[in-house]
Amino acid sequence: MDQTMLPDGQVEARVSAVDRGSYRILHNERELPAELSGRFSFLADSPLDLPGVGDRVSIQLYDSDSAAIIHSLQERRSFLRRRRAGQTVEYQLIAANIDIAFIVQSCHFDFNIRRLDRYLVMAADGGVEPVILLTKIDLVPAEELDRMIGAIRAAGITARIIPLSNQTGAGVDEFRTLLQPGTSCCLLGSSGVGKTTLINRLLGRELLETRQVSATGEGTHTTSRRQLIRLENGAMLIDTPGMRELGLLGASEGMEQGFEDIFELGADCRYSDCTHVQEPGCAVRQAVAAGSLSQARYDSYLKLKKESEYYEMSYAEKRKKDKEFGRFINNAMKQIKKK
Ligand SMILES: Nc1nc2c(ncn2[C@@H]2O[C@H](COP(=O)(O)OP(=O)(O)OP(=O)(O)O)[C@@H](O)[C@H]2O)c(=O)[nH]1
Ligand SMILES: [Mg+2]
Ligand SMILES: [Zn+2]
Repeated sequence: MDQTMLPDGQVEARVSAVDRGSYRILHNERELPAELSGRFSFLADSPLDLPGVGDRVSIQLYDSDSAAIIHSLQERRSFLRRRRAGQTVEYQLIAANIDIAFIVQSCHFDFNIRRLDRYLVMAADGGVEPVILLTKIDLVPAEELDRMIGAIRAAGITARIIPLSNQTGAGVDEFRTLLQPGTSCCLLGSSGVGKTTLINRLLGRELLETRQVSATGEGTHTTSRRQLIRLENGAMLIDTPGMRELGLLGASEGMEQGFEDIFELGADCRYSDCTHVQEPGCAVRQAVAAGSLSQARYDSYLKLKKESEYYEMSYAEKRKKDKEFGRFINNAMKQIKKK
């Protein structure tokens, strides 16, 4: 939304933190508390309608500009979202209007290609460019790091990889070059991989809390909420708590972008609805046989597809159940009304 198009008395701001219905926003480089207008809360009917960290909102200042009311949410340019754990299928917004998602994995006890794939799908789903950060390289021999990078490439993942150490500072400058003024970035990854440590390093001070992890590399969660931090040059960084369980996105669009190569190959399959598993004339399996598509890449595609179908299915089943239940209630109500 153009600033000039905002209703009288309203200005633009950016949400920097959300905590159970109360918000913090950045306006003119100042952070202040804000809450939703009554009309806004009333009209929102899904969690994704509510502002999340990184969202641009129009606000009205009050109390000598020390607090604000949020009147409306501007359209999201991009987003990172995940399925909420639990019975119902709901999406949770992780961050909005993000240019780069830094997918952080530690070389020490955390490295996992499958998980990496999921984060890549999540980024593709929301239209965010992914960059992989491999942290704690000071804790593994160089060959070990090479092996991991090799494994990532062998899985067909082409995203940029930055190996770094918060301990020695290696790779930090390369990371920093991506934080141009005006860009918004988000750090994603398991607990204890060093997301907050990296941000503190950039800030040159301990703004945010970090914690020692156990010898196995497993940490308890230290960062407990998402928070947008403004760097001196104007770049924005969002720290997130480590994700224990990365709910799958169920987003076929995300699958499509995360596996563009396979979707492109699939255009040449004999059947337009080819599942690339057993159909004759499958261009994808032909590519695997010919070696132009790696077996590992193909396997992770199938694995992820299976999972997303499972989620999709349970979603459909749930809908069906809800409908049946609704019908049952309706009929019961009719019976009662007849009497
Ligand atoms: N050796 C080594 N230790 C690191 C590195 N980066 C972070 N650490 C340590 O790892 C521990 C966890 O770091 P955090 O920054 O709190 O991890 P986090 O990803 O923010 O974790 P959550 O907030 O729980 O999601 C801390 O003790 C850091 O000092 C690194 O590159 N090398
Ligand atoms: Mg943290
Ligand atoms: Zn096929």
